[in-house]
Amino acid sequence: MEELQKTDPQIADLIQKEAQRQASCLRMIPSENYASKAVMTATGSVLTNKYSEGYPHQRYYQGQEFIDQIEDLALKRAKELFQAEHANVQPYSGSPANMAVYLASLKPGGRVMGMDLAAGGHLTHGAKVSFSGKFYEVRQYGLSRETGLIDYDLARNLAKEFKPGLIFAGCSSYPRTVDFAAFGEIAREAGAVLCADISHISGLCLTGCHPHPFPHADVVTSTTHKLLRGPRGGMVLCRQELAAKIDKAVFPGLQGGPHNHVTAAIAVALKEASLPAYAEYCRQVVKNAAALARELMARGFSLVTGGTDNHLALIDASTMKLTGKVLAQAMDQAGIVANANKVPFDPRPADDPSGVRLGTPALTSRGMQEPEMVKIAEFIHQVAQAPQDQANLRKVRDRVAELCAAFPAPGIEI
Ligand code: DSN
Repeated sequence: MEELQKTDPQIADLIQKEAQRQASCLRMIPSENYASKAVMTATGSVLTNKYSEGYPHQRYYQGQEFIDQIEDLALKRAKELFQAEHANVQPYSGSPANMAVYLASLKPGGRVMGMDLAAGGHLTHGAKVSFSGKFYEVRQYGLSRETGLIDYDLARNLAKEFKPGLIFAGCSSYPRTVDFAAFGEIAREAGAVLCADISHISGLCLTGCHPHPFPHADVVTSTTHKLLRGPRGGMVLCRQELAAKIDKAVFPGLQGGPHNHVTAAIAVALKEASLPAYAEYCRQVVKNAAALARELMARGFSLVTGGTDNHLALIDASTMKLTGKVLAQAMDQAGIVANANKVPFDPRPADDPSGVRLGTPALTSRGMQEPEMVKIAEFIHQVAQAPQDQANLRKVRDRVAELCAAFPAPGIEI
């Protein structure tokens, strides 16, 4: 940081403060994590200086002898780890990765089916406010009112009637297992391409903690910075017969030069994810989420679907006469950072919803286990008892600081 201190002390100071924040609070937004120092070193390297439009060994610029080797390594590792016939690691993040799938599978205005954002889907799966809802004809499936689980019958009937060319399966706030095999059948019956967006659960899929989307899905997309603990980026994995279309959609369809520093950091993250310690980490993420859910429910919290199978849980704060925003803001003041989120069939608006979404990926990266989940459930309970009481929040904040000090954040030196 010395050079940065000299050049731009304001930005250096803000980065230091953010590092301090990440080290001293309980980060429970389920899509966030801690990247290793190795990943951050690659991200902050000279590779940012290089333009490389095209793909390895077929570039439009010279000087690619090392960049080609880096991207080849990232592709080889992605294919091996995800058991994919083809990989593309150039998408700038998850949304551009999904955009590439639209471009590769549908004509403009084509038909797509995805999970409703309000039910736990993603913006790019057909939400009206996103490109996907504006440029394509969309039908959305959702959850069963009785169980809070994905309504596969509804999805099947909708697909039969609507005949989409593309179906998205995958969620950003669904605490249960996604049945990719059922979606595979639904897509085949409708004659649609199935894209499994595993951004939230990629690590779980590749370590056997969640069923794998292949061979049911034709295409798989993922971000690289959530459970995978890589840099902010995206990837598309697919069957060989879709490879050329996907590659053309990413470049030149949507993007120019790949971010080589990110490609290298993705390669590093994939190497880390191939180690036995990573499988152990993913298993602990799931055990921690289960323990947290159990402890929260034991203290009177109502959780959507009554628990979790994966890395996240969704509190319905309305049963405690709170809104999600009030609870999430009070938790933040107490050093527990999560996000307010819609619950299924939420009568409240997205910017002031009824739920709070919590996850265990970042806590688990710090080495926290079940005993710490018990403490964290206690902290959240104490916050919910008196969310406006500053003295109460300060008391919890002190206990959070103690816990964080005992479990240093990986990759961060203060
Ligand atoms: N923003 C990501 C999440 O938090 O789930 C999804 O794009």
